[in-house]
Amino acid sequence: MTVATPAPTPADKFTFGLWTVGWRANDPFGNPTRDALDPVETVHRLAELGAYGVTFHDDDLVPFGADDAARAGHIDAFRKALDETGLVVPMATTNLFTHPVFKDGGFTSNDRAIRRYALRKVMRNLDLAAELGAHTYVFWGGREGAETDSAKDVRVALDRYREGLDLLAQYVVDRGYGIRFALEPKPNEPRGDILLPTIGHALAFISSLDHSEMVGLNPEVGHEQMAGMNFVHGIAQALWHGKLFHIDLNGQRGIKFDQDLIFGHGDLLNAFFLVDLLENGPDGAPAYTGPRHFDYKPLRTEDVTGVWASAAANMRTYLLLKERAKAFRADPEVAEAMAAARIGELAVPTLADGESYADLLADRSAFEDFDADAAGARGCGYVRLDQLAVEHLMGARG
Ligand code: GLT
Ligand code: MN
Ligand code: MN
Repeated sequence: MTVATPAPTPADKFTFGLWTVGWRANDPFGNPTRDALDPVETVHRLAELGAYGVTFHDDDLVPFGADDAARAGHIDAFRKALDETGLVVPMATTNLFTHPVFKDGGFTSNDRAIRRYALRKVMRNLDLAAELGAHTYVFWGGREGAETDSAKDVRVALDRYREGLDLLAQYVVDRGYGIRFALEPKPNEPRGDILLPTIGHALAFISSLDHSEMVGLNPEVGHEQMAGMNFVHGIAQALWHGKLFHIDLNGQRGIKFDQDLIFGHGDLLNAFFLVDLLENGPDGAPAYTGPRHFDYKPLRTEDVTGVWASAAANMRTYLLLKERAKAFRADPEVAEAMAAARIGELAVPTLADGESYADLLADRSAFEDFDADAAGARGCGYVRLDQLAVEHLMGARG
């Protein structure tokens, strides 16, 4: 029996990169198994499936090296498809990784001329992103890194990374584009080690930027999980810092190469709590209101029918998890288990209003008379709560 879940609509804010469904499934060991997709067809198919928007790298839309006339033709056709379907472009980004010129990085290449070229390539696509109405510009520095520790002075590489982002932020401010930047961490692949490998590294780096207020994150599920990180914790901290500007949803099964599986087709329980975190903020409203962007790769084994089935699967999985998370929150037994586990108590400040450390020192019940052994012996009740979550996820509870 199939559970009836509302079909995706633009209100759900599901978006896809042109490079996701358009991936031709070439990998380091094998040739492409599928033909290229025309971006115009992609826009129409995504709209039919209920998506809200589409995102792109400069080179996804206009092949690298195309002349001005060809470039204009590609952009016009894309824009027409957007107009016909109502799909929006909330985000765009730059390909600073495919061409051999970027083999040692874009902003952090040891070769200064290449760094200057990279900046120009970004500025050119920022103009297009603004023209198409994007509000977010992603920076995934897949080639910003090294395989050997002797190749790169990481401290000066970070200087150059910062210099590049400061310059580009100033450009956006001066042009009045209203675009914010979102840095996408990844620990490795394609470089042996990539700069800004995790959410935490990127957050610390952002605080050093000239326009740090307009720079946030675009974390990807699989990238954090490749580093053994808990994605839900990472996203919660990004939200806490006000830095969750965008998100890349997909699936990953453990610490290995970047799998870019369909959302939920990896650590499903973590995906459940991720959707719960995004959709059910402290006041009941969503904690994140931006696009739900799928950055996945349809399996190499699939033909084009499988490509569109996988696009639909991402959205359906998200909506099912959203429904399951709502049911979890609405279940009185869950509320009771949460109360027993003192979930709400963590929101109570540790010191009372106006209480000082002197008051704390004077409070014998806090220390001298506190029964640490009894408190230490008390169970937390988290197993019961988590099992309720698993049962909701499995559809075993209504
Ligand atoms: C690339 C990478 C993704 C990034 C994209 C943005 S491109 O496919 O694997 O994680 O989000 O540049
Ligand atoms: Mn990835
Ligand atoms: Mn990504």
